[in-house]
Amino acid sequence: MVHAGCCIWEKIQAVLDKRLKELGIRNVYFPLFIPESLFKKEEQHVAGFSPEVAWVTKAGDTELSEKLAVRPTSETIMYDSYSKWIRSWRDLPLLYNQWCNVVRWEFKYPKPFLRTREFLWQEGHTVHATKEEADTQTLTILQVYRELVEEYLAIPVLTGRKSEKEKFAGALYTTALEAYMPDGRALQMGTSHNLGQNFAKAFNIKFLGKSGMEELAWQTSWGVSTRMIGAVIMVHGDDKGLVLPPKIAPLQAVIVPILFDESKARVLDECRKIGESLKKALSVHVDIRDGYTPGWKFNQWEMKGVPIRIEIGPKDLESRQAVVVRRDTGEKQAIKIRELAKKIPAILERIQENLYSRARKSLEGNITETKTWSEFTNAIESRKLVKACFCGDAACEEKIRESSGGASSRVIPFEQPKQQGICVKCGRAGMLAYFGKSY
Ligand code: 87F
Repeated sequence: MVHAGCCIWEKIQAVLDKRLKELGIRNVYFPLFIPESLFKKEEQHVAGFSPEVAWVTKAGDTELSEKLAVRPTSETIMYDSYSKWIRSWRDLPLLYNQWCNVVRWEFKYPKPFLRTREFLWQEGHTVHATKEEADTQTLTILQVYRELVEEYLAIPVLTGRKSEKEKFAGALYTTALEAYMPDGRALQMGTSHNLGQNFAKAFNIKFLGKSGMEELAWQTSWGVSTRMIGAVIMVHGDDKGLVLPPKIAPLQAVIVPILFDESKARVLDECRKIGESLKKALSVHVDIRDGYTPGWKFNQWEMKGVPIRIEIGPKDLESRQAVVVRRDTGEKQAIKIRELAKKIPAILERIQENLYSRARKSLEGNITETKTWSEFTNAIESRKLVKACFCGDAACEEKIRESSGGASSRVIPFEQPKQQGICVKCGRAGMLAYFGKSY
């Protein structure tokens, strides 16, 4: 990941880390290498994932006595410790989060940010005394993720529960956020699981309840990753390159001086001063590079997605103004230099809102409600997100996938119509769900 990607990730981390801390969730760090013995304790739940686990078997020429998994997710190693740390109801809830890298040995063709063998994420792992507390935790995190993605990344999402086929096998239920990409695919932006007591059984996480009886703990786990950066690139980008939402852009504005020999010193001096005065309110860069024309610089900053460009030449100085150009719309306006510090933040807000509402229109405009199977397959073919009634059965969902060219259920909204409909595939009673092709 190059500098811009790292910058965006740092911003995402800052926002989310603060929110998690407000919720009483504390950061921890567990080892990257996970002994095989721990892995085996939950074989059932990760069975489908085993081909993706990378193993360390040797150090130099020495065979290890026990092979070590390179962390693909940290349930096993964390819950082994949890079983030792938790003794009574006084130790609960236990609320930990970890920022780290993970490795999954993907076999499909890699796609930057979306499918890479190593990526960065946060994984939260909490333990509770009751199912209700775990329910609340699961949904609170889903809401925190929604706010992060909608308010900062300017990407609208659909939320809900995953079907039996799509949920994490180790979970009681899985909730997720799904966004619509301009190529017609749905992208999962984050997931939050209520793990029930499944892992507590496998790892023996028990506590002495208030009543004096020993009880099995309830758990949640949840994560978002650098994949979100891929969504930002796809959802907002255009033919000129990146278009970054101001709230997560590494640079919010760039000043490009228009230089001529006779006025060069004056213009540069003024640009630097304006840059300094704007620095208090936003992150701004003055592009004083020699050897590049203004037009070349305009293109480069457009490609990098900087939300606002400020052009200042000798004529502008005479009239004490600057030309301000929006990256999202290309719109140009002349603004008095003394008003820049006040007006630029307002324009940044409008850009943020415009990106969100454009993406919202794209999401809403690409949802098709279907009642019949032929409508369903047509809509999938036309790269829509399909709202349809579905029985929820895993075998039926497999048939839907096979006979629709790869559609799967993305989420089942929490809010359901009062009257149940009938499954678009098998005709049994069903609930409303969104289907689409996914990444
Ligand atoms: C790959 C290899 C081994 C996903 C894997 O969703 C195990 C796994 O358990 C695995 N890929 N998963 C599921 C991850 C569940 C859960 N973990 C914490 C999350 C969010 C963060």
